[in-house]
Amino acid sequence: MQRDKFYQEIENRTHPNEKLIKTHCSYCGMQCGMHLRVNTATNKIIGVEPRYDWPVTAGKMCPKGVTAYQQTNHKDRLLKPLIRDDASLKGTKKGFREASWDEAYDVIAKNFKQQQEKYGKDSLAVFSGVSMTNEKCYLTGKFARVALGTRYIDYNGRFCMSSAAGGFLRSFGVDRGSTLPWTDIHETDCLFIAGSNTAECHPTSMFRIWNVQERGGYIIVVDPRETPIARRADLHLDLKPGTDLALANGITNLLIQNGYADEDFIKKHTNGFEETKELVKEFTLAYTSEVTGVNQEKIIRAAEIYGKSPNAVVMFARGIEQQHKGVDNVSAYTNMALITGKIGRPKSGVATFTGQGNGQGGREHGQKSDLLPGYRKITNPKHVEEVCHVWGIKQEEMPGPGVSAYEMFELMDQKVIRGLYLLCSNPAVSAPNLNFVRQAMKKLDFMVCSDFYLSESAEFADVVLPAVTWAEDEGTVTNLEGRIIKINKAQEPLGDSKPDWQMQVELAERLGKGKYFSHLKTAKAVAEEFRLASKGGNADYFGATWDKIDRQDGVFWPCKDENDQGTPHMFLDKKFYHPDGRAKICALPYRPPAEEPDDAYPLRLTTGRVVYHYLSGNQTRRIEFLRDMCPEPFVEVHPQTAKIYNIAHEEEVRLFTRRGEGKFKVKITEAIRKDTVFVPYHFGHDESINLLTIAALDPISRMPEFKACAAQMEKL
Ligand SMILES: Nc1nc2c(c(=O)[nH]1)N[C@H]1C(S)=C(S)[C@@H](COP(=O)(O)OP(=O)(O)OC[C@H]3O[C@@H](n4cnc5c(=O)[nH]c(N)nc54)[C@H](O)[C@@H]3O)O[C@H]1N2
Ligand SMILES: Nc1nc2c(c(=O)[nH]1)N[C@H]1C(S)=C(S)[C@@H](COP(=O)(O)OP(=O)(O)OC[C@H]3O[C@@H](n4cnc5c(=O)[nH]c(N)nc54)[C@H](O)[C@@H]3O)O[C@H]1N2
Ligand code: SF4
Ligand SMILES: [Mo]
Repeated sequence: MQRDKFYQEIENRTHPNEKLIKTHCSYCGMQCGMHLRVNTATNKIIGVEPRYDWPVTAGKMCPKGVTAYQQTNHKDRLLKPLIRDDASLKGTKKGFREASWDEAYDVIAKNFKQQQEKYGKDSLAVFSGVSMTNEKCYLTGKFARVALGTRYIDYNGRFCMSSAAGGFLRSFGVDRGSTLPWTDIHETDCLFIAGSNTAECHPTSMFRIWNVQERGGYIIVVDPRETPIARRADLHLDLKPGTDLALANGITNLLIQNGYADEDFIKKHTNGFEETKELVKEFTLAYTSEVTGVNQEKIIRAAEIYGKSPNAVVMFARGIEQQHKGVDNVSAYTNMALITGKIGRPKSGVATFTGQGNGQGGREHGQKSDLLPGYRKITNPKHVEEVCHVWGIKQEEMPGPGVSAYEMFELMDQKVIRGLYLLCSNPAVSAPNLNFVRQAMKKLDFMVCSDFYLSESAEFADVVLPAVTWAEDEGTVTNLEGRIIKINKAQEPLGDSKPDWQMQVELAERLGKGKYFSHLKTAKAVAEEFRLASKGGNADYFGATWDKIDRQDGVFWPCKDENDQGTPHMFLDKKFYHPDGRAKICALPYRPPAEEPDDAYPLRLTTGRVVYHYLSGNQTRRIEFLRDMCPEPFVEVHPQTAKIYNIAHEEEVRLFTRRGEGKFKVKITEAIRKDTVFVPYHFGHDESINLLTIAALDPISRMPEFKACAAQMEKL
């Protein structure tokens, strides 16, 4: 343990005038363990120190994490509420003036009230995000239902985790992103990873992933691009975007044909096998290869490696989920684990790479249009009764289910929704089909935006509220394993900024709903009510007290009470959450992407991320190092395709679809299919690739198809 000693020494050698605050990174679902370094003379954050003793990430961090601390005292921080007096300047940065909290709250309360009196409660909508703690996510759901009384609330996880959630619910009856802890995955024999650019998007998973290979195990990667992980994988299945369902069915067919099905497990613990077996017969090698563009040998090997491996983990991310059949893709890949019985035991299982820092917790506690805390359904009278009891409202006061994130913009366009409270999301960059979405935001009578920087979406607002960064508040977050962890406060809020939960309590008071909110004076008080509200639900956090989280290095849900240590491994007892205790193997016919290439739009456009930026880029584009490393978007084009279009590396092209266009610098690379182009989406205004993407929604998850549409380009 030389190494541990080394790090321990570093930690003990804290500089004079400095203290270390134990916390986690602000960005992705890995939630790497870190310390924030705080100057004790100024009480300001001045740096980070990785936490080698955090069991999940063991001192690893990525370029975003090590610079995350620069957000808090950044010159672009919003320090006071802003009010726009001239509505004609909506859609620009101009026309705001600074105001006091009192004035901002007065303007908001007056507008909300007037609007709801005139057009009804549901004319107001809430759009939120999951960079917030569980406590903030919980309170946002309560604020929408109790303080505003609107049915319209949804959040950015609809563009992120909703297909994984839909697939897991259908297959297992419960949605926890990983059935096993990350501290298991390096000990498995095979990782089957579909649609995840792991090395750039969950970089601190990589030491575990390479370890599988180093121990003699296998890595199989399914991606239309040769990503860093695909390059070193044992097998790279370079499929056409949007064809995963065919590939999963084809592999499942081979697993069954070649005797890898675990008949005992199937009989005892699942439903749906016979139908699925019949359906996948259609996915012969020849047909699967033709639809997916993957050569037959590779498909055979993938089935053989996965089938033979004593333990295996099927993993996936947005590459398969952000499709208009994302839920089917999730269930189809999950079938592989259920049919071979490689689930419900250590070192085997199914996991999605949850995206945002609190992408897991934030989807469980009531920010989704149809959900209440603890994964309760707003359409289930018993569930509603349980939550009403905690909130102190009558059952008939609970609004019904609303609509999904993108559909809220459709209602804004139709003037059904006329007012918006947006927090912790930047849909003017990250929503699909942006020409439409930006137009819909412009049509709003009144919009409030809470953020700590003036985002592209804030440009549409009438009032902007200055929120705090993650380092200026405390609370819990649930990482990609389903482990509830604690975020600690390292600095007092800068300027007049406030945490969102506090804004909501104070606004509720202005709206005459103080009796449901005024007791929530601290983040801890919100946490206590939140744990109670989740109690008895599928995602039960009641036993996950802050003390226990600290003592145990996090607590995996469900955690029912004081004596429960939590649930690192799901389904160890082979009990799934469907009423009969069985998992569902799903028979899923193939559907092509919503928009297939044709003569006018012969290319497939897919979109995603680079290691240096985070989501809409509102946070990372302001950090000098990250901006220097990746200052602008680009379009990845295969050399042979570039030749056909007569374009050179770094030349600008006009890329366009049926919905929009943009100018992008060409990056010529052999690491992409000839029929596909890729653009990262972290950029605003004219540089947003979402001007081009399609809002084809999955029928179950209502996830837009960010990962496949038809495009064309021309040399400029
Ligand atoms: N650096 C960085 N890290 C992040 C984030 C970030 O913005 N930047 N965001 C976080 C969040 S919120 C999320 S959701 C995750 C996202 O994490 P990922 O899902 O890993 O990231 P993406 O780049 O969206 O897409 C992953 C891969 O899907 C591939 N792909 C595209 N189309 C298809 C397809 O049809 N089938 C298959 N099998 N693959 C396809 C792309 O080529 C890409 O390599 O990352 C998290 N981590
Ligand atoms: N084309 C394309 N589009 C995509 C995707 C894709 O792969 N391709 N991926 C989708 C995915 S997976 C996701 S997750 C979405 C994300 O899309 P967004 O929700 O737009 O993502 P962020 O950039 O994280 O936006 C969060 C905003 O809230 C602010 N913020 C952070 N923390 C807080 C807080 O505690 N309180 C408040 N009030 N504000 C805060 C940040 O400064 C930022 O402006 O984008 C989706 N859009
Ligand atoms: S991997 Fe994710 S959580 Fe870890 S440092 Fe990077 S962005 Fe932060
Ligand atoms: Mo995401």
